[in-house]
Amino acid sequence: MTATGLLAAIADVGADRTRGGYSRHGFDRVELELREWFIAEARRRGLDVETDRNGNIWAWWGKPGPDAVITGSHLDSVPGGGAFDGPLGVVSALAAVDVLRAKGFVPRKPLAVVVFVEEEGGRFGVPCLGSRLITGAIDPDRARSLVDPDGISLADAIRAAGADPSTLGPDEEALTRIGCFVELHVEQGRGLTVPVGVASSILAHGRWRFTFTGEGNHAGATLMQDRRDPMVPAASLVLAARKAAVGGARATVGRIMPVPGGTNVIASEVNVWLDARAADDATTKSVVAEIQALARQAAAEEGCGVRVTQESYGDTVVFDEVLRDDLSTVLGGVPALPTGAGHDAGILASRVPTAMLFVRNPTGVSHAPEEYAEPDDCEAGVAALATTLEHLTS
Ligand code: HGY
Ligand code: MN
Ligand code: MN
Ligand code: MN
Repeated sequence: MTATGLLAAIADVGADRTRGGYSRHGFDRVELELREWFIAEARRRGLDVETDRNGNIWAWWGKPGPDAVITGSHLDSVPGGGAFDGPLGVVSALAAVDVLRAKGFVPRKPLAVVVFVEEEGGRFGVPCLGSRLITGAIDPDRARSLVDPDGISLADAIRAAGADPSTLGPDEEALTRIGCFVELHVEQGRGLTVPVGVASSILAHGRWRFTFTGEGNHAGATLMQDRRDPMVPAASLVLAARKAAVGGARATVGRIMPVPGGTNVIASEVNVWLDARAADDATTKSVVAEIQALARQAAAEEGCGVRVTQESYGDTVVFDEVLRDDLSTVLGGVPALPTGAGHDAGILASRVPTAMLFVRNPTGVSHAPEEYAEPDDCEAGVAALATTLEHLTS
């Protein structure tokens, strides 16, 4: 089956029709339905499916074993996200297995398609949760205590999904089986002029939560000079992010949550999430330091308090150059390019040889319903992934 056909099947399961895009998050109803869809598709291909201690799904072609070649991606999305970010890597892996099976290829190494949980952090706030848990990049107790906007903890969401949260934690057995990991992903940005490329690096990036505290009061009865309105420094943070992100750095506030959030109420507290990224660790941290200083000054001027929590962080990832160049050569000299988006591949790269294939995105738009890749480019991606997997498991 083609990637396009499988994406259409996923769209029947995963689209959030109320928003036109996709909103499926870790262990929520839609992601669980997509996981069941994937398991059925994998089993239809005779792959042996197992779910690891952190909820990641592994579909094996051949017995699990050392020096395995792993491919796959994620099925969750950001709120109102697109249809390709994550699913394209998963369906292309299934379609690549179809291509290899159709030509009678039999891998001489174990091969698995993996689906990582909660890559976007769209529900519990920490991106790449499944791959961070496997590699020990997040403490399991901290993970269990993460809560979604409705106050549901990850532990409760896992229990509600019929699994056991007490098993969360580093998984050396899973890691030592991996000989290398190759993730195919829709391009996010406009770097490719050919259908397929390979990744060279991932920007350093992190998420910081700013909690501004003031004095809740009546929007009409409170004189302006008597206010301590946390929405004022929150607004300054949005503008400070734009001001500080220079020289290729990127900083975004995509989420603000005032408490209690009434139109005629001066908020008592405002939570603001900052996403900041840059080509290197030092630049990212200096951009965030500048934003923090501006936010603290704005809070003080309004008589408000501010607390800053770093919720996630990852230094620049430079992918294994030998593997990158080997795949680029095998694929006929496709270009290598950096990505501004984070990926499970970026987390696994700290432990195993890792590469990424990108499929051209004509507008570069991602994390929005308009995210797109041409069907021909999707099929070129499948062919490239099949060639890659054949090369690596021969
Ligand atoms: O946020 C990111 O960079 C990725 O899409 N999870
Ligand atoms: Mn994404
Ligand atoms: Mn992704
Ligand atoms: Mn009233």
